[in-house]
Amino acid sequence: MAIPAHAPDDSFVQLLTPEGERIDHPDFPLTLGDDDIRSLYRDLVLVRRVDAEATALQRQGELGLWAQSLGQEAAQVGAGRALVAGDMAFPTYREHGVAWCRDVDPLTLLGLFRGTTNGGWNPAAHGFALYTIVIGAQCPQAVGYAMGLQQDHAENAVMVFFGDGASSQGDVNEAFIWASVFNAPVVFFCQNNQWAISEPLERQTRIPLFQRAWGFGFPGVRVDGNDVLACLAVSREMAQRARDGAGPSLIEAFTYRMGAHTTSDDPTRYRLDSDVEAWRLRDPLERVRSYLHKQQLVDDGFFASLEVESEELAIRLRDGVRALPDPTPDAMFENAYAEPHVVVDRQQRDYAEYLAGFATGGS
Ligand SMILES: Cc1ncc(C[n+]2csc(CCOP(=O)(O)OP(=O)(O)O)c2C)c(N)n1
Ligand SMILES: [Mg+2]
Repeated sequence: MAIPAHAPDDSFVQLLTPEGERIDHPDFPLTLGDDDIRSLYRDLVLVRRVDAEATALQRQGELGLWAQSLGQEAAQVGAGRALVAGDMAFPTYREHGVAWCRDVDPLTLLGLFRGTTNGGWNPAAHGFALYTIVIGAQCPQAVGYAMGLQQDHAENAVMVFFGDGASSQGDVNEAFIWASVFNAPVVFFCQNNQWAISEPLERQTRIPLFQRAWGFGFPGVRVDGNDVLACLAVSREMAQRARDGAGPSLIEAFTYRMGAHTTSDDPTRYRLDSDVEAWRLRDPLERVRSYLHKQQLVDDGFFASLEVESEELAIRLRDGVRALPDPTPDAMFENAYAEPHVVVDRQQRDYAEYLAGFATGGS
């Protein structure tokens, strides 16, 4: 018997082609008003502007590091806009578009990368957990949170973000199992941007990532990660499924990391410019822009006023980041535990004494 290399269907859900043609998918219908589509385009443009400004600010020495979201805006905005109040998102370090949708001020994000805060926002207030650098660590946490929602009989969903590289982590696979056997209301949202720093996708998997879901006992779907409409439709469907008690699912958003891994990385050392060029033709913003044009849903004034808004946002970020107050040296002790902790308190006192030694010990 010939054993097939993988399950036959590795196509993806697409509702808007790279040329800006609207198409339908039988399993993921999406009805949006004209304002909704204009609003999604605004999200995409402003999220990209935040990313561009942050990259420039890092180059100017104002940020220690920046992880670019360039090229992944549609995946992040589509997923982020599928969430409702009471839902909870667990990000990695690159989900600036989801942060935007959860009303986290981008200036707060910049503070994290400037090192003026160890977190920056209240996760409960935004339905958006703190950024996680440890690859995959947020997945078991998200499943635990989802199981908590389940026990509270809350009709909300959790969405947890991770990358193609993270899919090889034990934490992620353990999270899949827990979610599956406890039927947790969680959507695993994998942004397959083809790279884990310099490691290509073929070092993570021999089959399309979404197909792994069935082995764990829940459905998976691959979506065009550069198509904001498809990402929104699929995310909405899977989040609603979770809220309805139908359990976990895996979404693989097939996309591309157009920038470097972070501002500390030089991707020209390990990938071809021609690959990047091919993905540029699938730009997530351009297809919405051409759809808006073709359908005559916008006039020149729309783009002009969006440009003004984008410029104002950039100026606010540039001025704001330089004005962020430096934390006091003992600020790092403040949020280690919710309640006072005897060991942390002692460490804080010792550290204060140590610092005081410098102030008085000079000759
Ligand atoms: C547990 C752990 N191992 C290794 C690293 C170093 N590291 C940081 S990002 C990264 C690659 C992650 O790739 P992927 O999951 O595809 O996410 P992407 O950066 O592409 O968004 C690695 C290995 C880490 N942060 N945590
Ligand atoms: Mg990746």
